[in-house]
Amino acid sequence: MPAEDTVFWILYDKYMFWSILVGIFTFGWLFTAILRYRDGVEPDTTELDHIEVGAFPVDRHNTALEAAFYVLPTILVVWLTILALGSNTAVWDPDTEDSFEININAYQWYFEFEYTEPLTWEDTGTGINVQWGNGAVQVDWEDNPNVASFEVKIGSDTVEYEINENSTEMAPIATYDPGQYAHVKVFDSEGELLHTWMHIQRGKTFNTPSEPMIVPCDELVDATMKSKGPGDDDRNVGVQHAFWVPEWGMKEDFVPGLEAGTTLYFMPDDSGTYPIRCAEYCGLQHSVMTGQVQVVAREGTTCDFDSGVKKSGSGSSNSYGGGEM
Ligand SMILES: [Cu+2]
Repeated sequence: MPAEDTVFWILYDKYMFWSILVGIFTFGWLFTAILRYRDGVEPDTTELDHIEVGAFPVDRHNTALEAAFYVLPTILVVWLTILALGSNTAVWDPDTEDSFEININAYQWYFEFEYTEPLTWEDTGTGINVQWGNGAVQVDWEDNPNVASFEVKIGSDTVEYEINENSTEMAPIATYDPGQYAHVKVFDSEGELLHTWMHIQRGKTFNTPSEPMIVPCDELVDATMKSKGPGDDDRNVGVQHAFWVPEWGMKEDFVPGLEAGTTLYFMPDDSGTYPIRCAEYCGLQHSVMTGQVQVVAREGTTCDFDSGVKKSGSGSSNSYGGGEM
């Protein structure tokens, strides 16, 4: 069954609609004929005097009707073929003008996500807001009483702040540099992650299984996929792997030796965290080659999602609801 909302899902619906229509017509006609011309029942021959039970009506027939039996199904099949090819175009040749580009590299036995363009994102719907300004980061949490501490990371420096009763807290720390990785993570008293603000700089890499692939929602993701070997140069001479997100019905191979790599396009439209699997046997530890893709909202935006419940969370969360692509 294809994942909801994909071009294949829509195609499945269209094929199903026409199959049912043709099925009703065909079987309706079949059963009408079975009942009407069954043994022992003389058909009403006043209008069908040429019908002889068990014999093909060769003497008198309706040429236009017989031609229609061929022409109409042919038109239907040609049209369904064009629909199917259109879905291929949507998957393999989309308009990539405003796409989010990322590299996915496969090693034995993990995936590496390499950011070729920066991404700044923040959780929404948590009642917490992170703002940067004038050499300080400010965390507002008026709508969330559970906030107990937050952690600010810029580059390789991490600072932690305990929070008392104030509803806002200024952390006197230099404004983040867009060329460096930065995050602000807000926790409750149990150490549970409540809210994340993150800036991923160009050139940053995340590796599975401990780090997820983070992509923005409602944007076409244009992923270039290469198979890497140990101490790899540009020849991409790893082994075969396949990047698979089962809930999205999405899979693409890594092909060793293919210098330009392979390409995968997808547009996530719901926030959340979804499992990744390697779907091509790639050696002894193939079974542990897993990961997660996390769909987030760019800072200052929200994802279009139906339930109203934001599901993005820490990399270890298992909120796999509404797996749509
Ligand atoms: Cu693999």
